[in-house]
Amino acid sequence: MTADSSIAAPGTDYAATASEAYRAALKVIESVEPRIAEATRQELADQRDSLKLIASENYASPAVLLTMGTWFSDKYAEGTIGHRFYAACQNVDTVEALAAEHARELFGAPYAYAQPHSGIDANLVAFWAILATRVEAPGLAELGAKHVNDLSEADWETLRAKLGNQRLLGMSLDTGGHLTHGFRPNISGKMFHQRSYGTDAQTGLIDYDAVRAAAKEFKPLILVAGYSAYPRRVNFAKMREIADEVGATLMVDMAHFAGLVAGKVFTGDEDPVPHAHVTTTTTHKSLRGPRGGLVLATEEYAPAVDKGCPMVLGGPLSHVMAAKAVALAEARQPAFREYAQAVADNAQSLAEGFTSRGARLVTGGTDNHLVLLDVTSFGLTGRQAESALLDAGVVTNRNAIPADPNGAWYTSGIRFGTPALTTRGFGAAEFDKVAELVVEVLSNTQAEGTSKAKYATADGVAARVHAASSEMLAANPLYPGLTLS
Ligand code: DSN
Repeated sequence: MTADSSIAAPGTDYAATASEAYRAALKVIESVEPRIAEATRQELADQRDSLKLIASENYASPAVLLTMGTWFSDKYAEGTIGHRFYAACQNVDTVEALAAEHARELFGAPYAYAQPHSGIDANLVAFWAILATRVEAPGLAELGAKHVNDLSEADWETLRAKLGNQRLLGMSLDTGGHLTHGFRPNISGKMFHQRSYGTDAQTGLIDYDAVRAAAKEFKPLILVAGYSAYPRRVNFAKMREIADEVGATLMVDMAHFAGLVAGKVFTGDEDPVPHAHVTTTTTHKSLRGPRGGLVLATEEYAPAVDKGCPMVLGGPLSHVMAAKAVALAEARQPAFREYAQAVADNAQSLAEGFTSRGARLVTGGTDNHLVLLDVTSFGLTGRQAESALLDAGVVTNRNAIPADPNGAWYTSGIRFGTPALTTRGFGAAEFDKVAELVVEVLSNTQAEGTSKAKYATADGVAARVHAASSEMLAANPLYPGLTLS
């Protein structure tokens, strides 16, 4: 596969134009704070010469990146489209409406909200919207009030007690859920009575009967599906059935796999949007847009989601919403489907590359964009493995595995994702080679004594692996043709 055309070169002078734009921008930055210009150049150089395997990262197109550097950054626009708390928001309205339109069309959603600044913000908006729709609105009716201004202090006490005593059931952090899915130290684990479902101890897969049993016993207001580190697909039709059986709202966090949904790799029961009441995502992971969040909702939840700002969020980042619109327009192109399929195919190749070399993967493999390697068989913690790989120019992140003996800080796993290097043009052969290089580093690294952080890698291994990866990276350049000098 060659470098993906949607970020590389729609026209022959595209790279030259982007180069010109970045050279000019760096010159302007340099005149004020040269060290920032230097760090910006260095970041591109570093990203160009490292194997970016962090499952939640990608490379956005120059069009997306350039869209963020404009005067839209200077505009306040709290409120919603056509209904702002600030004057002169007509152009922000255009931008936000376009981002929402592209999102609705791309995902087939009745309603889209483009304001969240991140995935966590998107989840907070979703929680608020579900509470407002299911608890506050009926609560207000019970209290005989038409408007919050009519409530007495005693009424407020009653309402707060109701809002603060709702239940949330989500996937546990160590089996692949996100912090915001009810992890106890997180706000989601404190504002809700929480319970977690995990995965089957033998297979590592979600056991839907166990989720159903937990839901029936716990009776959550919100059932959260979706993950950050689960290497398999989820049957969202089944999740919706379970939610309906217990009267829960199904909220799906598709931050990690939104690109696979947009690219129609996940369809039918695996596409969350037709099944969930509320779907949240980030825009920068497999979706390959700017850093940010997005909420999709049914008509029932749309009015409350639409009040995300100012009820939950600060003023929208209009420059980022503009970049979301550009990225979503890119994701609607046929080339994005090829890209998404390649992301999934490449994850297969990476997983097979590991298992064929004797490494143990959580669930034994993958059928999405990520692979979770259990590094205990190398005698290492995740922290040691992550550091040893980084020494060799392989950028990953350590991650807990189910029932992790080393906890959430040191961990026992390394999470790998294929979205970024697939954008650069890596295919099956390159990902097999990546697995070979990773295994070479880890099998030549040893823990130092009983330390969970210190390690030593045999002499020459990091340099050899870095040289081999540099060769592959040079053959699949990041932003081909883009030069800063
Ligand atoms: N930080 C994101 C990830 O790496 O999965 C989730 O918040």
